[in-house]
Amino acid sequence: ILTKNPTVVFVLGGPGSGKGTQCANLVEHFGFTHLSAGDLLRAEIKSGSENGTMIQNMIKEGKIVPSEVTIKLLQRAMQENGNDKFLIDGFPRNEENRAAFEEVTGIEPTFVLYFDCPEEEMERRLLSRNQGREDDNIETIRKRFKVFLDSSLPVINYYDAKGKVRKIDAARPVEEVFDSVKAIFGPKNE
Ligand code: UP5
Ligand code: MG
Repeated sequence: ILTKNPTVVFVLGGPGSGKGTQCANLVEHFGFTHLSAGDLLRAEIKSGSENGTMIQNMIKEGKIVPSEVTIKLLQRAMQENGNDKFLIDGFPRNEENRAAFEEVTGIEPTFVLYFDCPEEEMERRLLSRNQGREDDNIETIRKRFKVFLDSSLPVINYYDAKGKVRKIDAARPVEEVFDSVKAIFGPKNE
């Protein structure tokens, strides 16, 4: 458990909605530390950890890795970092992730940034990304979309009911999306 609770913003949205891209912008302009749960899991595979093969198989199938694994990585990353403002990108992805994170860390997000984007556009982006991600093939992409609809959207609805969701139309050019993002984080903080 962290001694002092940091400010946390969850950055959610479907596969390819632009979470990573916009987080990179936010880091530059607002001094947040960006923690992508997917990036942490991919680093865990590369490091040859005992969970590596399991994580790799889950990602290949678009499935959600057990929350204790992801939460441990997020906690460690927060503890190793001096910052007290974090963007947690791509987590929580289901109700169990959400409840377990809150229970284990005692952290509630200040708000949730939700990048709303049609599947056709997300599919186009993922198929043209070309960064060698093992889950950027049409079979896995379709599975990722289904998991997002079935498991991740309910988390967004949960926070929406608490008035915590800031929804952004993510189907626009990167700069236009970032203008909307900036308006939420507040020009005074820039
Ligand atoms: N792009 C971005 N914005 C654009 C724009 N406005 N206009 C045109 N193009 C735009 O963007 C994707 C591509 O689109 C890039 O080429 C970009 O240049 C372009 P990016 O910013 O990377 O989008 P992002 O939403 O981050 O897409 P990503 O593929 O990373 O989202 P996923 O949620 O699918 O991936 P993530 O890495 O979070 O998770 C991968 C897998 O890990 C999951 O499927 C799951 O198996 C596992 N996982 C867990 O099990 N638990 C977790 O907690 C997290 C992940
Ligand atoms: Mg990403």
